[in-house]
Amino acid sequence: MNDNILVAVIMGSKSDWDVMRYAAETLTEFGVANECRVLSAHRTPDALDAYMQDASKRGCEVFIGAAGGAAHLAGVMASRTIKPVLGVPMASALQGLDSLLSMVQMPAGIPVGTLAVGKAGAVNAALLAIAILALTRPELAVKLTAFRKKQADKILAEMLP
Ligand code: RP5
Repeated sequence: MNDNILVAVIMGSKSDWDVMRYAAETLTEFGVANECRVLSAHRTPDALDAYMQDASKRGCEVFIGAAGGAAHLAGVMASRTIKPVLGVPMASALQGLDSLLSMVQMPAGIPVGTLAVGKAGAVNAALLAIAILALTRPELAVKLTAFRKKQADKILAEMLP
């Protein structure tokens, strides 16, 4: 376990890792200290609670929660911290629609910033976490600006057959 992290990526099952690795990879590409854990709102509630407290003590500033189906993980995480919690709905037996609705329909008072279902959501959760961190870290703002320019240049260079 790392002493200091800025972003924690929690997923409800190891089966979510194939998608959530894109969040971890994006954070690492930007040099943002992160750690990934499998913890479940339903199956390991006490361990999740303990992790939320421990990660905050180790400096975690943004939490990402990914789950599928009855996807309560990010909401429960948000209930345990006042730090920003971003949610990534995983594809499911119902194509992720159940995950999305479970995650996005939070009661007023406990927000979860919910991203897209699947890989796009995983990447964007990381980029949004970086944007939040960049508010007080100019070096990350520079990296984000360079990322956007590179992305735009790639699109503008596209050639059709
Ligand atoms: C959720 O149930 C997990 O986040 C995962 O997306 C889904 C299925 O979990 P497994 O049955 O693969 O462990 O809690």
